[in-house]
Amino acid sequence: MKIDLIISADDIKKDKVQGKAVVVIDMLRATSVITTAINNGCNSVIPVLTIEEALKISNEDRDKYILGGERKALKIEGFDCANSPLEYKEDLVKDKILVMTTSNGTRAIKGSIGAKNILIGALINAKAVANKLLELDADVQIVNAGTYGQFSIDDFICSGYIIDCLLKMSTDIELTDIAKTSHYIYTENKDITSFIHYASHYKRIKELNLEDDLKYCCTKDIIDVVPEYRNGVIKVFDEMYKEKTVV
Ligand code: 3SL
Ligand code: MG
Repeated sequence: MKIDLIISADDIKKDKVQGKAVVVIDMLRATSVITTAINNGCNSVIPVLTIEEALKISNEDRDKYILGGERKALKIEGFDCANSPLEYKEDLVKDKILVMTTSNGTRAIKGSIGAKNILIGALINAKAVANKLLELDADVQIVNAGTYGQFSIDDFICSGYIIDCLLKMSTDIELTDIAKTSHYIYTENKDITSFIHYASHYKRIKELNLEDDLKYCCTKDIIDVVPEYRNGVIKVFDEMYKEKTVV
């Protein structure tokens, strides 16, 4: 299994994701939100690029949908929730469909269309993602959402941890130089909560007094589910869908 890494949503190239098992990572905070919501019984997540698209879908039936996401890390006017995973508790999300738009994470998911699989990864479900990748047994493209088109330390070190889990599970793994670098950064900085202080996005989250989000998003392996994006929707799919190409 070959593993490569793309550093931001703006750097995704079609031929790099085509036919691969992609893992989209936006640990601060979109993929942590999606994983948490699905784990708490949310029926599914529809990622969209614009606020207008999100409102259009949710206006079809306000009881069926929850609107979530952010712009500049803040709640969007008229939305139910912002982009804090701690908001997406069972009593709010159970059996609802979350329509979500964020600055980087949802762009990275949509940008990965054409991959064989698009898994949603974060630190909170890292080990489960590694297990799922082994099961899929395809070459892997890790897609870091990054921050506004820039490289982001948080997504990079999270990728390094997922690679570390894979290396512990299999000997048949070949890393590109950038994948090796992300693994090296992780092995030298296993205390992710401390290392993430260097990330520029950390400052923004701290400014907004969202330390609880940071603590939660930096916790490894507390969730076993691996949400997957297929045909416009993120959920945990049956195995029968495994071989289909994402459209
Ligand atoms: O960019 C995104 O998708 C968000 O996760 C960013 S934020 O952490 O909500 O600011
Ligand atoms: Mg991010």
